[in-house]
Amino acid sequence: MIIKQPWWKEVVVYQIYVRSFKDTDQDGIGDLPGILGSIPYLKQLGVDAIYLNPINKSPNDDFGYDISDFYGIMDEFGTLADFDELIRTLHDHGIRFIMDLVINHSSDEHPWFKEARTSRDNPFHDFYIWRDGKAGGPPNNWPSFFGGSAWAYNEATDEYYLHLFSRKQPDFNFTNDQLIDHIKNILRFWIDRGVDGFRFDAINHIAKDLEFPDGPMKPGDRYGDFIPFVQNLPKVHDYIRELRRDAITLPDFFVAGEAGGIGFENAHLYTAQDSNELDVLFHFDMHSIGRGPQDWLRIPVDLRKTIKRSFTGWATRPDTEGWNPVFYSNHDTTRTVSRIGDDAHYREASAKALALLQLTQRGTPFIYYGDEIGMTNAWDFKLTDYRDIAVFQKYEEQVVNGIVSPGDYLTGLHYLNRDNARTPMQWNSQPGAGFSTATPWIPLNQNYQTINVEAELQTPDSIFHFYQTMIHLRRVHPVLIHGSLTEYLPHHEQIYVYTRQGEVESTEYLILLNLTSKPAQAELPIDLTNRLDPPVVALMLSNYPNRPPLESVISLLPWEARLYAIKSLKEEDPSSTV
Ligand code: TEU
Repeated sequence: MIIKQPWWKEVVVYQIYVRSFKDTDQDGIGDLPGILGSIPYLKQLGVDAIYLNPINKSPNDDFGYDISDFYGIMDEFGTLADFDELIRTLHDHGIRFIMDLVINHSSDEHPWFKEARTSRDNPFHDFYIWRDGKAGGPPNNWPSFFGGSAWAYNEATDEYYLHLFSRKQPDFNFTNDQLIDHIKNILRFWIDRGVDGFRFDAINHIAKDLEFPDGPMKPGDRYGDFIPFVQNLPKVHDYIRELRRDAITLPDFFVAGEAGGIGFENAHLYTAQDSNELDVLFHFDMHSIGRGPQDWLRIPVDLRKTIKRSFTGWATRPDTEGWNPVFYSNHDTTRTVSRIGDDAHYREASAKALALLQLTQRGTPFIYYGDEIGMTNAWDFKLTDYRDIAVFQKYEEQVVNGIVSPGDYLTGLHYLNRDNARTPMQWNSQPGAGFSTATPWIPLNQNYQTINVEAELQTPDSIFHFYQTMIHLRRVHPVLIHGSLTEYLPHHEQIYVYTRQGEVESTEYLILLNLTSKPAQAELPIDLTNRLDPPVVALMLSNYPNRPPLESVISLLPWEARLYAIKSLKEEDPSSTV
């Protein structure tokens, strides 16, 4: 019996950081018409949904994550008419639209906050979180995620307001029913406008410990540990369920949420099939890879503890615990091929290996713009090239206070700052890389002259064409989407081996990956080799040509990736054709 799966399990999603994708009005900033004009490219890649970072009106203190009008489109990105044309055209081309919605906070330039801060009895005052100071300072010792205190003083009312992020991003007070009603209206507005799904930003923060206690401090800490009081509190689930119950009534509407501090072991709290909360949860497993105790210290990547443990852990959750996104990078991380692959010695091979891994995993793949052409970190950025608000606020904390030298801080930014993943899309080798003829809002990565879409499209065995082939194979072999995953050699330091198998399909799939820059050998376990009889094993895709046939002892080149179809002895089925 074929069960009709929701569309959001079947698609491959392409995440677009709008600001950096394609500028059509030559202001140096990407815009919605730029995405409209790129639909043929998206169709050529083969993706069938896009997820856009916030497009609502914003003063861009945090580049769209500080919203000043939830019903408008950011001036730099275009108009509501541009939005309507984009979503209509996307749907005409069979592409779904997932909207990033920031409802944990607003901009301090939102009319609600402008009103709220004028007086303690203003009708909008309680939409935000206010507390009296203590001993001449903030109400408690919480830091913000972007550096400095999580509280800002407001003179007109002689009190402080909470901002977990920048001081221009005051947190909403979800205990206020009127506020929640306004949030529901915002959701209904965009659903009525045709969006197919939401990605709720920082959704795990919408409930706070209303006692606002000081967090525990270690010797030398400037701030307390605030995480237990602002992240994943039980009340978050009540709020999400209420929003979904009252405002999201379309049966196949997709709801994703970003939630740090959650792993595959406890994601069911948000995504369990009967939770009526999130369909998928964006975790921070990939964000933390290589990230030391501070945001600027890089540590060696332990393959098993990170990639293998995370991907297998998420893929083997029971169905009842919900579905998963499958991703490496987004707008808060760095470039995949630089953080996880090897952009210095094996850029192409590692980019393709990671594509094969991502697109043979169970879940919904989210491909971050530019990863499909192997874009890299901006290794030559100077401090003045960065635009991320966190860079400058943390500079105060880390460098001015003498914790780290300016040189080490810049090195850390090269490895770990999220602006690495926000440089303009590299369309061609011309000045401006085909992104804009104006000075871009953030400098181009200077390797655009060799790494660009035009070059990739002209090269048959390019990273782009590898992604394109893998997306196609995933679509015609649904076991790669829905099948269960069995991992082998879990303790191997270099090689990741797993199979994907369906409940009824006679064909299963074997994936072999060397996720390191050194050659690797392994002996496949007997319960796997018993099934590997040459006539029934077909190599479907590899990132190296002319490799030897599969045997029980495998020898993989640096970053070598192989996808095999194994036809078992069960009766034939339509998907068994390779
Ligand atoms: O990021 C959320 C975020 O960074 C926090 O949730 C935190 O890092 C995490 O909980 C740690 O466990 C989102 C957006 O993705 C980011 O781009 C924005 O800057 C931020 O929210 C503020 O809107």
